[in-house]
Amino acid sequence: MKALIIGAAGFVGHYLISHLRDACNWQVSATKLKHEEVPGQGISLFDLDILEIGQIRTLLEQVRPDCIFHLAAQSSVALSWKNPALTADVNIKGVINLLDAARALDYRPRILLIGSGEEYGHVKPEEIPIQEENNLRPGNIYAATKACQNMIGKIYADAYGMDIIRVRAFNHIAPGQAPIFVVSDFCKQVAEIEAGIREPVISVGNLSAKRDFTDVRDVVRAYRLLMENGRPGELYNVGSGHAVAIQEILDQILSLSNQKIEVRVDSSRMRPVDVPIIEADISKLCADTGWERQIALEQTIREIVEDWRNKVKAG
Ligand code: A2R
Repeated sequence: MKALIIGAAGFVGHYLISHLRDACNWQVSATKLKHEEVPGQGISLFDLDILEIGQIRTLLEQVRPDCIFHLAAQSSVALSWKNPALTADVNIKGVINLLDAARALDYRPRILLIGSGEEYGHVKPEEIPIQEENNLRPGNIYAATKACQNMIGKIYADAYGMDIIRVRAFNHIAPGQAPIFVVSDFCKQVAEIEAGIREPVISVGNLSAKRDFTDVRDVVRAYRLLMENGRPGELYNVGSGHAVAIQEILDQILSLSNQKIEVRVDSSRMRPVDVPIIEADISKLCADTGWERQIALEQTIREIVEDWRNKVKAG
């Protein structure tokens, strides 16, 4: 299978390249922005700005992929508040550029559009676990642009008969994630405390919120299985199907350290409006692809702590 990954320099791209190239033996082409770095061993690498439709057309004609994983995004919720126009450009105009370029081809590659569990937004307790048909009530600009991306994907699939599968991915974690995300942040703080470069106090936000965490290696396997077995035009939740309280994650991280660490709630880490529980209904994903989680949350957390210990040691 000849795959093209668009936006491969990010967190997910790194793991998706390894999975497709090493575990599946697929022929992988990948794109990055000019200034980004991607280890290019065993893959074909291209510079591509998704806002330049001419670049996408040329690339698709050159590569002629069987399938396209569209990861390129402005994926930070915080930055989406600061720069809503850029977020809308990359996440909405970007997907239109890709779909228009793909539509001009003389064949129909399968395209996977990656959206987010954030699209559901303010979920009501009685709506848990969240099904794909749930109302969308996005609570931030990033979420709204991803909802729009998915709606546009559905319209192109229906109107032009394109082979498009859409995903709403819930929280994914693994070594290598930026410490703006909660699990990576806690693990980094613990590693810094152990190294003596931070006082033995961990700053936390809302510990009662429950979220649906999956190891990113299980997530990219779900993406590949959807590429192989998903139904055209359909939308799939990708998550673990189990919500875990942030408190429980914190307890696990602290239990991995022999330091005595005080937990301090930092009000600046509290979101103005926080949804108490987010848990995906993944029955459609499991039924159509046979996917099931392979990596336990405890193992992922252990690996993230270890990764931060190594990074902190290396300075
Ligand atoms: O923003 P940067 O400099 O980190 O670059 C990101 C890149 N990107 C673009 N690629 C092509 N043309 C653009 N105009 C453009 N703007 C940004 O897409 C980054 O290298 C990549 C997305 O990777 P991450 O931000 O690390 O997202 P992650 O965690 O890999 O998630 C993959 C997908 C995204 O669509 C998320 O919204 C979704 O899964 O959850």
